[in-house]
Amino acid sequence: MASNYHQVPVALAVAAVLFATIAMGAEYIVGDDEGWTINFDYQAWAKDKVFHVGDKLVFKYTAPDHNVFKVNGTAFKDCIAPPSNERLSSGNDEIVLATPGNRWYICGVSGHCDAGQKLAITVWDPQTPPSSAVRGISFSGYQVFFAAIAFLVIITV
Ligand SMILES: [Cu+2]
Repeated sequence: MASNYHQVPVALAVAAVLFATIAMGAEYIVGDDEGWTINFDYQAWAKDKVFHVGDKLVFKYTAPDHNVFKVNGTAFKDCIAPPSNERLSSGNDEIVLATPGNRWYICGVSGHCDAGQKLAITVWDPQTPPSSAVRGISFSGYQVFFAAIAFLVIITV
């Protein structure tokens, strides 16, 4: 159908946007305007957010008043900081979420973790919202990407 050929650029544009969305990821300033500090509810901050592989966390604070340690679930619960050579301390620490799973971060300054300076999040596969994971249906970003292209090719030709 020659009359439908004009749809091809549209299909490619949609595919490009899909691909860019998958590849780029989102950036989250931990604590937003408050930044990384004590007496802030980071679980409430994270609650309405869905973190994906490729997204970036930015911990902003005045160094050396605070710092950032990536820890495991036990160290998170008990506020135990790892050895200081694992410390991030620039005051503008960027962490790219490279793999799916749970992540825990705390401040290692004495008393700060106990004062609420701790963040626990779950990182999902690209474009896999928790709702579909709960239902047991899981698509990778590339599966969605190629399915979208296949769909667009079908409706275009
Ligand atoms: Cu601190």
